[in-house]
Amino acid sequence: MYARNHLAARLRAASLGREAQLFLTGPTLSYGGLFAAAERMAGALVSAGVRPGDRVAAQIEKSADALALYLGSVMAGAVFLPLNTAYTQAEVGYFLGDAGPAVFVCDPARESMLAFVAAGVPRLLTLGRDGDGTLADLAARQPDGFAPVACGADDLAAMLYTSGTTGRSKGAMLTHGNLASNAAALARLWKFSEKDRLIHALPIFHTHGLFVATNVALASGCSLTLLPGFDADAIVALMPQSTVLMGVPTFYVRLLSHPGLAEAARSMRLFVSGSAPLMTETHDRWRAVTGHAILERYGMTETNMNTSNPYDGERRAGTVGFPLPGVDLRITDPMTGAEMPRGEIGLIEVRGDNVFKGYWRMPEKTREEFRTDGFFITGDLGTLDADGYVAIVGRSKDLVITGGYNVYPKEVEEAIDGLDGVLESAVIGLPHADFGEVVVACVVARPGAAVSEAAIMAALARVLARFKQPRRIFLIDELPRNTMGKVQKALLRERYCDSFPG
Ligand code: MLC
Ligand code: AMP
Repeated sequence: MYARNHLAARLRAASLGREAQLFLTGPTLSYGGLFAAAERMAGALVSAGVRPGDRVAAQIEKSADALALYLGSVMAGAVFLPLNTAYTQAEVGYFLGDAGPAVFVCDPARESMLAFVAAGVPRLLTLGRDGDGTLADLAARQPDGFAPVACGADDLAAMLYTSGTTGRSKGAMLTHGNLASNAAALARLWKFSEKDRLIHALPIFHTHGLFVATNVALASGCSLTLLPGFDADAIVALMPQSTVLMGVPTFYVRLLSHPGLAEAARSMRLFVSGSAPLMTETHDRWRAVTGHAILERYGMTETNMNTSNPYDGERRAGTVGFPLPGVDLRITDPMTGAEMPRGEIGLIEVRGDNVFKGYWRMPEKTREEFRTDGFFITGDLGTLDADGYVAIVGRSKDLVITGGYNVYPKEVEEAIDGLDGVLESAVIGLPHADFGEVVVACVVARPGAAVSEAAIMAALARVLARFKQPRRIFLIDELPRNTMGKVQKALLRERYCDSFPG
């Protein structure tokens, strides 16, 4: 029955007949139990009106039920659309309006607040962390044995929004084949087996936590310990009975301050980092304290994972390793598109089964970001060294990555520029020991207007998720511009670079 559904079949096969388990802060669940719950979720979605190809949007807390909803949506032939739990009502409203889901699932505690922006969605259901909510009730009434809807490798399985330089978020359409092939490639490369136990402390609404961590665990049949979020004490306590941790660089920076790390990490097999640059200093300190070299890999919402440092062989700090099997990668001249000689900096372009199908209802934007020979232009700048290691050296896109979350300055600038008394603004990222980078804004007030940092912050809190809100606002007389009138953000970054010491 499962064979008809490309992704579900591949995720379920490895865990069948194995001891794999999902360890939760509460009860333990076998993978058999997880898939039975997913079958009931699929039945509930279908009974709520979901048809193949429909979007199922969800802004819910991390739990086994949330994973069952993801798998159930895949089994129902729907397109799963997870949303960051930090998104405000206004942000959720945009995604629902753009994606037009058949069902929106939210936390019971947020139902009354979100009902207004979900008014255009045919069905609003709720799912709480403790197995409560209207979707949980509907699922409990479904029989086991839902027959997964037939889906091929090219059918959509998920859609994840990623913001853009224009300030407008785009839905990246990911197929069953994209997700299944990437999970299989990573599980093989990183030598995952049913003997592994992965510590899962990442959120499950982005590529890293949902597809890299969860899909790799399912595709290899390993056990998974699901933590609600990052918690250094809990992670260190779990290490002696675990084998692998996946995290963003902030995880590793924070864990290095934990007195129990060295002892606890000894029996671990693998530490994986990604989503943001891992500083060489963090890599070196981690190796000195734990004896393990962190394995850094590179990916994107649109492409899943592109490259990885080797499992066996040198894990080179400051690089993201080699292209994954099945991924073509080249470095091109940003002006001409011609391939660059080895060692020179250019745009990173990728092609392979991992690369998404395009942006939802944005054919123009999709065409712009693909070459005619199928390569996707990532917007990251990098080099390929003589040994074939890829290093990311910058970005051609104006983007801040804070604690592994992407913030496009344009979106924040538009929110600030719309406030009373503001003439213009420039949003930049500044170095920060914990988050890698943090968002700050330089704001110019209209002549005579009384604008304060506190008033701007209060206004932004109503429309932007907390991680997008500037940590500081610098009120300045004018923005530095070049002769073409373009704001010189590099000068602003230089001026304020020491704002967050140590
Ligand atoms: C939380 N805050 C952040 C933040 N996370 N601010 C900026 N950047 C972030 N990433 C806010 C909180 O709301 C809080 O605000 C304050 O900062 C301090 O919170 P905290 O308790 O220190 O944060 P914490 O809950 O511990 O979260 C930090 C974190 C988390 C790093 C653990 O952000 C996280 O899990 N990040 C992972 C993101 C991720 O999964 N990215 C993958 C994208 S996929 P206040 O006001 O209360 O002080 C991708 C592709 C790929 O990129 O290659 O993987
Ligand atoms: P997202 O849009 O959230 O999927 O973020 C993808 C972006 O994160 C990439 O385009 C890179 O800029 C960045 N990224 C992911 N992994 C790494 C890494 N290991 N090192 C540096 N940047 C990374």
